[in-house]
Amino acid sequence: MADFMLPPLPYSYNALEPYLDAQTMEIHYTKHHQTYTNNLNALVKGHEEFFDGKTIEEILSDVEAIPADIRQGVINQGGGYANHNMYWSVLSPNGGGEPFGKLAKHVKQTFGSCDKMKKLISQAAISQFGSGWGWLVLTENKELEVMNTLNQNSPLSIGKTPLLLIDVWEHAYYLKYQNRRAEFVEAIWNVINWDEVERRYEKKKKK
Ligand code: MN3
Repeated sequence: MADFMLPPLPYSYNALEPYLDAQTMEIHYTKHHQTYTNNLNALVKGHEEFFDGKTIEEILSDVEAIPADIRQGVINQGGGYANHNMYWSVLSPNGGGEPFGKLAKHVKQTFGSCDKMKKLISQAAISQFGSGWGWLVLTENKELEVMNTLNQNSPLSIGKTPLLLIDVWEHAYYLKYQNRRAEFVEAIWNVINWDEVERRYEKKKKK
């Protein structure tokens, strides 16, 4: 089968400044994301039949089906690969503001307001002990939910569909924000690509 490919970054390294600095973006994409991609491809070797024809999202949605000898490796490296693919897509130099359309209505029903939802996601991200992610997800019952995950664990593995994610591994912010994770999380709302979040929401709701 074809290798997993590092998708092109949809903007330049400095496009999200001043909120995310160019050096962090470049290292994050060309080193960290590339390494998850390479490590995942190394795990494919010898297990080509299992991976053949499956997307990484399909694989992470059914971790019990992953061959036992590479299962944790795929959760870690495949999770890192998939999470970063999605991360770049939900950030944009034209981002910020609030959701609109059907998602905006659902957010209001669930959380009371968009600001309240952002606050809950920020809290989930900031309070994640050690490395991980803060998320907005759709549950199996198509309800909106805020959560966090450790390491590169994906909500897909517990039956939830990711709509938005914030990387709180130190590599995502340390060069610019050092220990100030909360300041980084606050800043990232300025570059959230609500078009993409809304697209993911509509796609899942239709299923
Ligand atoms: Mn990262």
